[in-house]
Amino acid sequence: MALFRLSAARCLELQKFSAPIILRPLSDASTDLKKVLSEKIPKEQERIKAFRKNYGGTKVGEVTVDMMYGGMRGIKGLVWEPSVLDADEGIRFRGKSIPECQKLLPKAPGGEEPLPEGLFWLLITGDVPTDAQVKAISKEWAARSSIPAHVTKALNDFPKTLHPMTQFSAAITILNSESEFVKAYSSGTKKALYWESVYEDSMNLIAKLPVIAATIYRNTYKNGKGLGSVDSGKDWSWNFANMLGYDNKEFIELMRLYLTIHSDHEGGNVSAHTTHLVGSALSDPYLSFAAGMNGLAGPLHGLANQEVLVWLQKLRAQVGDNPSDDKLKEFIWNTLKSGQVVPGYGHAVLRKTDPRYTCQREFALKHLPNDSLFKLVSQVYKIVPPVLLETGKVKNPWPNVDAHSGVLLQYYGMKEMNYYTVLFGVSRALGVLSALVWDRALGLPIERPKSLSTDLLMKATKAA
Ligand code: CMX
Repeated sequence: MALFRLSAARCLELQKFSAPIILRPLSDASTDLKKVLSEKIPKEQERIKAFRKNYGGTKVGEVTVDMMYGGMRGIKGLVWEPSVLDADEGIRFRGKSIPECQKLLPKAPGGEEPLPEGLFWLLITGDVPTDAQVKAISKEWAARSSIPAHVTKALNDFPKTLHPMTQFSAAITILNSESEFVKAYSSGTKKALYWESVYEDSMNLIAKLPVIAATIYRNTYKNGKGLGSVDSGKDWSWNFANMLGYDNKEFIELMRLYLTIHSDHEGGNVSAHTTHLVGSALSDPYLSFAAGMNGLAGPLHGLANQEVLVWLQKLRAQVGDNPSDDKLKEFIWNTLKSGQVVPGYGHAVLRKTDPRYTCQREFALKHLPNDSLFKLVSQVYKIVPPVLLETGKVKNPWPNVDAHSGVLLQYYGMKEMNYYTVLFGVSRALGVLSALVWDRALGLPIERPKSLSTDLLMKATKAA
């Protein structure tokens, strides 16, 4: 059934509500992100108000019984501004593909990969930022980066055996002692102004995440020693890499790419949807994002980047570095027969190779073409898809983002695979917190979809 069947006149009318991006001459663009947003938000509120007035009753989809039992796949039930995912083409950040972002977004001096600060500006405003705007964000995040003593103490007290994602989520949760939104809410701030303190919390949280994440890394794997400090003249990724203890220029470039591409994947994935859902109860950004991180820590979502390396190590141990295609195929079938998934492959929405995989592969081809693990990952890319197709049930046999990130990190010496999901989490903040600011700017209500029991659903289908 065609959705949105509209007359030509209605289409023309609808055009009034599109084209939100206003191109300004680059020279007079403000470097004050909050000011830029405070100009955009009222216009966007008006545009959406008018759109809802005219089209509020228009149907955009159907819900089937299978969708309800099947993880709500394909149900259009959320508005998410920063990015949209196409099943074949992959992610577009505010309409821009990953290669377009790599081309258009500002780079560090001498660098080739986009700075995540620029991607954040794009995600939250819809505009490609200037160099000056990106520099202003780097400076602002450096200035907001210090973490309170109780968070440092908690991190230092955690047992080293506690999974890094658990440490990460717990530290973010207790960082809510600093929430500006909590203060604003309890002092009776008007709903229309909630976005301002959510913005402050989001900027503070993003700024502090590298310090938290690097502290976890140094504590868990390096005896708590050697945590570098933030340099206000450097970018977010440089500072993060430096605090982790990596000064290799290529690794810093990898971090810039990594933190850019893991940021957002529209609104329905577990970490994004959870952050949005918890935020809808007006839980502050720290609590909302920590909830999202608990979802990212699941093996079917972000933890898959750790699982891929665990799986590759098992594979190497069993079949060596240069297995024949047949040996590799046998190993993959054994994984499947033992009831496990092949980590890093498949996706709930994508139906082609994830462009986030492709750009990491291109990075590897440029910087580490002869690495033995990269060669193995490339061979796996050739063998896994036909095997998964042969099962007859996997809807997408192609690799996702997690199939390639670990090999790059290993190459530069970051071998602690249990840590990898934390890197994903630091990046994910950029997308989900951009969306959270807009959730409050648009005054979205508490989320509360309707559920039915099986008995009621059976009755409803008989009546239909
Ligand atoms: N290996 C083995 N089986 C797989 C598979 C894989 N990589 N991908 C899907 N399947 C199976 C499913 O488990 C399901 O089996 P059952 O019917 O027996 O339950 C069947 O194929 C159909 O699943 P699907 O519709 O193709 O996939 P879903 O939308 O249900 O799940 C995902 C998507 C990502 C959870 C799944 O592909 C998977 O488990 N992949 C491996 C884990 C992974 O890489 N996750 C990371 C995703 C990206 C991210 O969020 O970071």
